[in-house]
Amino acid sequence: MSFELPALGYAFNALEPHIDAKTMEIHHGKHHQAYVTNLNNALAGTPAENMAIEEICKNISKYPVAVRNNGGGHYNHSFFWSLLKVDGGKPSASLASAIDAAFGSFDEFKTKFAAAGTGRFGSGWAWLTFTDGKLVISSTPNQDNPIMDIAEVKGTPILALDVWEHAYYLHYQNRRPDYIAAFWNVVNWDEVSKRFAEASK
Ligand code: MN3
Repeated sequence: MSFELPALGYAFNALEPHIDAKTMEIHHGKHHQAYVTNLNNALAGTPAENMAIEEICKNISKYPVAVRNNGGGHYNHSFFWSLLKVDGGKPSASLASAIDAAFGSFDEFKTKFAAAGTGRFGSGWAWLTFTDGKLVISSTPNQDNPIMDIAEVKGTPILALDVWEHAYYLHYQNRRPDYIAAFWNVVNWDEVSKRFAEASK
C-alpha cells in the first residue's frame, strides 16, 4: 500500500476568479503529486508505509526530514483542498462564538489570521487550531503543521491557508495579501464548522 493523491472533489476552475484554474491544476497535479511520490519513496520498505499520515505526522521527530517535508505536504494539501468552496456557507453558531471568544470578533479573527499568513517569511502555512479548549492562530514554516510533535503550537487544525508562492504566484505574483483577501471568498465554512464540532466535542 502507498499514499495516493486524493481527488480534488471539484473542477480546477471551481474557485475562480479567486483562485485560478491553472494554479489549482499545477498545485494539485504537480506539487501535491510530488509530495505523495516523494513520501512513498522515502517510506518504501519501512513499517510506516502502511500507517495513516496523521500517525506519521504526530511522531514526525522520529522520521527523516524527507518524511517531514513530503508527509507534511501530503497531509496539509489534502486538508487544504477540503476547505475550499465557493459559497461555502458561514461559521456554525458554536464556531462563531468560539471565534468571538478567542479573537474579539470575526473581523479581528480575519485580520489576525491574515497577519499570520503575510507574516510568515518564505514558505509556509497559516492555521486556525483547536487546542486546550480554545481556538488559536499560528503559522508554520515549510510543510510543518500543528499535529506534528515538533510544532510550536500543537492541536487539531480546523482551517489552513497555504502561503507558498506556488499557491498564488501565477495570478497574484508578489501580492500575497491580495491572495489572502481572496481566500475569504472560498472558505468552506460548512467543512470548517464540521471539523470544529469534531475537535471540540
Ligand atoms: Mn502548496
